Amino acid sequence: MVVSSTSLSETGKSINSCRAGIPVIDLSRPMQKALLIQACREFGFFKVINHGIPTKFIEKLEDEAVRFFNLSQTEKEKAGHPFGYGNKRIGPSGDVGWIEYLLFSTSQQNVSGRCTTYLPGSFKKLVDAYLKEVKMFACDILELMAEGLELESKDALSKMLKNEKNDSFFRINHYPTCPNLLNKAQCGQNMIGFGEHTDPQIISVLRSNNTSGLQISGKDGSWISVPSDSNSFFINVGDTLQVLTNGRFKSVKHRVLADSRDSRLSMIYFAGPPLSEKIAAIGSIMEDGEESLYKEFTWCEYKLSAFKSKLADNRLQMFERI
Ligand code: GA4
Repeated sequence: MVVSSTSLSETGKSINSCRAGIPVIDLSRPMQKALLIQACREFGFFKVINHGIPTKFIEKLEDEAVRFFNLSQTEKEKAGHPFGYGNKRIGPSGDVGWIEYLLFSTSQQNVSGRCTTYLPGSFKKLVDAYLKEVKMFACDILELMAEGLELESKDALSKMLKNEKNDSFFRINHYPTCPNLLNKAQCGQNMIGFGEHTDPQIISVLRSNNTSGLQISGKDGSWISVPSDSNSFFINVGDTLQVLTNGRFKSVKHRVLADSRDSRLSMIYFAGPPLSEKIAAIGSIMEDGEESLYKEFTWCEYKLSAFKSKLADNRLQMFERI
């Protein structure tokens, strides 16, 4: 099912569930808080337009990334593994996809995960500049969320990211064209670029070129294709935000399908809290008598178990209160 991008109604009160597309938040317009909250509750996913980060600048980074992925295999592998360059293998538990990628920790502390040392200077500079912009943008989105949820302070969520010990990741994914796919498509099969999963962090900020492939899981479990739009950002609610909102916001299951004709390039910033942060439902949003759905844990505990899991696992299940 292909769903086109359409805005929700300005009041945010009614989504026509049959005709509704991906929720769109327009940062140049007022009154977007209610739409954003509704999108997080119903989809765990939305698109942001008029975000203010110049497209030209993002395209420069994209060009550097394309240049990197065009290098020989030997050259690319100099960027290291498991952080740095990866090809087909995703995570530590045997998951594979039709993909190659660069994966970095954005934190200064995590030297082993940073691994940008093998990248050309111009590429490194653009990555750093992009991370600065995208982090500020993620903070703005988290502040809109906090206002929409009427939390006690605007920075109740963004302060985790503003903390210099925030444990965030950056990933550049390249999904090469998949020539085999023509035969598979004839048999009605999909080729998986990145298998279905939820993101462990607070939110993820995704930007891609104009090749589609991303799908999110709808309420009824069907896959909804997200039309690509290189001028916009897409935001995923992650597992951590689902816990912080005691299940009000949904950590969205998503996957990426490979394409037989066009390659896809996406860049994702995974906004994570500091390792020592206690993750539990925020007190001020709880209604009288409302019980917490999850046992309290630190981001470090969650991350350790998440990074041992299989991609498609429900990572929050083991933290649910029975
Ligand atoms: C999914 C979201 C991010 O891409 C990521 C992924 C990580 C990895 O690629 O190493 C994980 C995956 C992601 C969740 C479960 C574990 C860890 C692969 C995997 C099988 C960087 C992240 O933070 O979690």
